Amino acid sequence: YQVKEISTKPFDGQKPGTSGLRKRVKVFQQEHYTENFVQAIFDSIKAEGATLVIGGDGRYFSPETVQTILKIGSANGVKKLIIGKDSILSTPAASNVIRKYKADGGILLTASHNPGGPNNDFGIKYNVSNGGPAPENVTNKIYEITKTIQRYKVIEADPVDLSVIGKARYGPTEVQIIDSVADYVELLQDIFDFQLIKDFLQNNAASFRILFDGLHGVTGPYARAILVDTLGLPEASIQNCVALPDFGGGHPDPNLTYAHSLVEVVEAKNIQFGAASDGDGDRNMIYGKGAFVTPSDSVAIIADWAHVIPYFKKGGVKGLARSMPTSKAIDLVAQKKGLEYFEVPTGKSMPLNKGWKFFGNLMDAGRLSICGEESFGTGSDHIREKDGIWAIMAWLNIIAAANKESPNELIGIKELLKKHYAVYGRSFFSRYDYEEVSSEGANKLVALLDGAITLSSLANKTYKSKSTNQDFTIASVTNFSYTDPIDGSVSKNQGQVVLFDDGSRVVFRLSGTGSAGATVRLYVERYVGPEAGEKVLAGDTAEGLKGLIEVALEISNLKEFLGRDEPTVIT
Ligand code: VG1
Ligand code: CO
Repeated sequence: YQVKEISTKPFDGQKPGTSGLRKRVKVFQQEHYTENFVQAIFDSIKAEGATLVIGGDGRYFSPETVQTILKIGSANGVKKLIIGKDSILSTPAASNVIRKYKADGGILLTASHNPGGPNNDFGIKYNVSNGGPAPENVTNKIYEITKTIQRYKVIEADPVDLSVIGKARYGPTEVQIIDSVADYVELLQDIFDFQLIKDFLQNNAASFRILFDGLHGVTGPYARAILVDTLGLPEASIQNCVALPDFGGGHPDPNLTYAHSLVEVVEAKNIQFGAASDGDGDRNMIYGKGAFVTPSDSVAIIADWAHVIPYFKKGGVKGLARSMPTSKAIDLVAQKKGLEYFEVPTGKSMPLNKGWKFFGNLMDAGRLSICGEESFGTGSDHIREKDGIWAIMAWLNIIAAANKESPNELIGIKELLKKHYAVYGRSFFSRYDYEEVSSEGANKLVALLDGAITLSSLANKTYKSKSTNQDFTIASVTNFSYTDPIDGSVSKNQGQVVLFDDGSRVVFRLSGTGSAGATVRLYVERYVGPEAGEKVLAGDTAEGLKGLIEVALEISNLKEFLGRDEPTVIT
């Protein structure tokens, strides 16, 4: 096979975070742009003789990019490419395939929950052999190469038909097209008690109905295989489950704002258990009739009930973890159970883009089993990415087990939350996002808080909420920094944390994923102990946090700095 060298010039800004390189499709479509980045990946890993997994969320421009990878990969000596049929593998499914087939890594074509289609986003992400996102030394190397690249190598062979499962060849490279769903379904069958779930759902078919919304992202075929084909649920229990290259024009992000298609039907049809996932399948939202589960509570409840999940029954729970701004609900579970627990930086933090890697490091070291982020990410050490459908199945497994324990009442999402709060108390939690604000304003806000940290000027100050009359006294203001207990790396400047003497907490962070201007995230958490009683514990989140949010806005002078009265999104 003749290897051709094509000369090229570097493009600016091909800097991948651990969530990969995310840009507009039009940017990737520029001549040589995608080729340069793909060649840079092969230059920064040991491509010669490698086995790599290729897949993604099926978004627009994916099939073309797979052919580009075949051309360049074969020319760089890649031995074998394992490709999801039609270029589809959800992010968690790809993580599993990399681990299961002992591949050297994988290239995922996804921009997660960002909209897709010719005028929206595309992305290329490299994962390493543990199935997790590439660490910073790898992504930095890729970036360095893109800055000086002068040529890329190709082999021109016949394109591979990605729709035919089985073995093929591209020039000297072996190709194996695999079923996108089968390995993942097998994985979940080893983890959860499918029979228990099936029995429960069959016995309560009328009183406990399920609705999964794929938001036209990649999880559609996975949800169908699991919920309809394996658990035998009716067709009506899934919607928007045909994966579309532009996600049907929607914003495939499972939260109360963007997953309104789920929320509306759940409310209108009184559905007890609703759930949604994002474009690439790593996020999840659990939402039943009148019962929204915050991701912070979700991971705490999964941890509390882990003993009913066969995977944890067998292997035990090694430790628990959350990202810093996630509520401390999971800490309380860890304390009660005597488990080790960790607070790690948020996935994408400027300037260090380290992603799910913090969790992955702890998992590889055998110290972490269950973890989550408030941003609708929940996962475990079965793979090295967060996993939307895993979280949904964990909830179904727990609900089925809880109902078996208490056969005389129907336990749904609401009842589980109530039981949890009665034992552990409740962390009222909310996140306010101020998207696309001026970077100048955002920097002023950060500077104000950093100044207060340096001078200790806020400590012991008391603020009164005008609307609720509550007093909040500041105990400390700190800038979160994390020392990885496994590799010793230190991550500084991970967000400003204002702690109050009643244990309430407010966190300010700049987003690392925003595409224009700056995005400021404000996280608020207020803990209420179980002694407060059922009525208070079941209260409305916005109500419960009103006073604290008012005080947070006052302390940070946020409205003035950002020029915004209201946030863009509240979750
Ligand atoms: C956001 C979330 C963070 C998550 C990251 C990647 O980052 O807050 O928790 O890990 O997205 O999610 P930021 O820096 O914008 O706050 V995903 O589904 O794109 O892997
Ligand atoms: Co995602």
